[in-house]
Amino acid sequence: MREPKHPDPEKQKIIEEAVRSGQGHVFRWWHEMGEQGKERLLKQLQAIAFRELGELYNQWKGAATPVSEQKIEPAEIISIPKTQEEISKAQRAVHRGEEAIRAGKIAAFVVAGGQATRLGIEAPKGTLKITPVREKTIFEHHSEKILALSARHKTRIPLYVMTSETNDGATREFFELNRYFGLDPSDVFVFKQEMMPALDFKGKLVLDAKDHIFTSPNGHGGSITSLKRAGALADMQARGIEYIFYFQVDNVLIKMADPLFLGHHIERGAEMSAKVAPKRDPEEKVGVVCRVGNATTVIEYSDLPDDYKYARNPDGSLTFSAGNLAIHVLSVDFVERLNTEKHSLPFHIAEKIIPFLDDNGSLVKPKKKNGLKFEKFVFDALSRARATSILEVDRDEEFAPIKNETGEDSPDTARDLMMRLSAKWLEKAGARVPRDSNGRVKGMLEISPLFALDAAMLKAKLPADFEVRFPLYLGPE
Ligand code: UD2
Repeated sequence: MREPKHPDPEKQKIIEEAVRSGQGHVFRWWHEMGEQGKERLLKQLQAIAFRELGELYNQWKGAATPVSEQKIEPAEIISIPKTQEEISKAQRAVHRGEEAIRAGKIAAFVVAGGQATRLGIEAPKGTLKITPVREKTIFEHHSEKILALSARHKTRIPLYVMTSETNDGATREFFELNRYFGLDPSDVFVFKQEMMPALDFKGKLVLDAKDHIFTSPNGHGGSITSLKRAGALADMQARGIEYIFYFQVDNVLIKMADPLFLGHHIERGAEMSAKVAPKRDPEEKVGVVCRVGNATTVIEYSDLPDDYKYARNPDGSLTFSAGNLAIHVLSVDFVERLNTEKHSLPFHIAEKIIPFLDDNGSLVKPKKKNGLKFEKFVFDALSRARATSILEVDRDEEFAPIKNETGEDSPDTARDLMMRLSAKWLEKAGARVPRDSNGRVKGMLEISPLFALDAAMLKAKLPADFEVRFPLYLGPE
């Protein structure tokens, strides 16, 4: 293949660097491309860090993930309060957290740049209809929580939404079309994360069009640099925001800007915090929060050696059981510091199915894994924090992730968990909820966050003789 020539010396340099890096095959269709196509390809190539990509490939070829020589220990965890002393401590933390919310120091930050591949939908995950009765979307449900919390504390809680090239336009459109679900548009900041090219098993970039290299979002850990690059961090600083409440779009049980969590973070002087829940069993596919050397860190389930995975305490519980729920608080100053320090978060390498062009230039989606994707994980920032706070919570009250179309962690299981929680609140408020012999609620049930954000708020609103009739919807209207 003839090496392309470009009249613009700067662009010629880009071409030469790609060729020098062993990626000259991306120009395979150069001679039949129009000017626009050539520009598109060059723009992508210009953004590629070829050296870094080469190093990642070599790391994968070297295979063995470096097993830490350091001792792995369970992390120090703030357990669910049981003793009077613990309960008082928790109350103090709630108070502290609420103070910060009232003072306008909190931002909500949702990572929604993922591709929802497992869910099998084309649209952004946040547009999925999820609530059991009114079928409100995930984005609406989250927004209602922010609205309700802001109203309760007479403050503004801005929402930052991280999207990616694949879903940015659709996400913005969805918010606009739905009038930001009642949020003030100036309090919603949507920004894109960076993309990362994939490699095939031979270390080559993959074309998914004659003038386009296949890329995918660079992982939720990309948020650390994207917050800065997109101006979101500066926007927070201008508003006096000090703490970022980080959550994933697919967790519909999220306790928005949980004051208890924020309060512990602030009281400990933590830079980053994480919520955990005991793993269901040693095999459960969640990362575990641990201490390695002097740092708190998350070890992905696939990287945790068996000796640790199956280790048990004298009472039979798992020694390494602090399952990461992907709910964090990050101090704004910490994110700023990470952006000024040299070492960015590491990339993790995953073997995946990558669509590619065959010799005829037609797009093929292989059945088997054929390449490598590179992603950063936000929890890797934990080990860089000077202080952390790890809070144990009740999983049934805070964690309903939607990953798959059906079965485990699907819209059905999420809806079920939402209804269980609503039923629990209703019962705490003194109502009788009809259930079947397995304890399942016998009909459809939905409590809008605009009606009640928690059990106490529901109890305060509900008449003593309230009767549950299905389908039950409790909302502002
Ligand atoms: C993540 C955790 C897992 C567990 C689980 C809880 C990792 C590697 N694993 O699993 O341990 O805590 O969540 O739900 O994180 N996202 C982006 N940009 C990206 C990639 C993802 O914004 O480039 C968002 C995505 O939109 C979603 C969230 O991050 O909101 C989680 O992504 P995922 O579903 O790929 O993570 P998963 O299921 O591997």
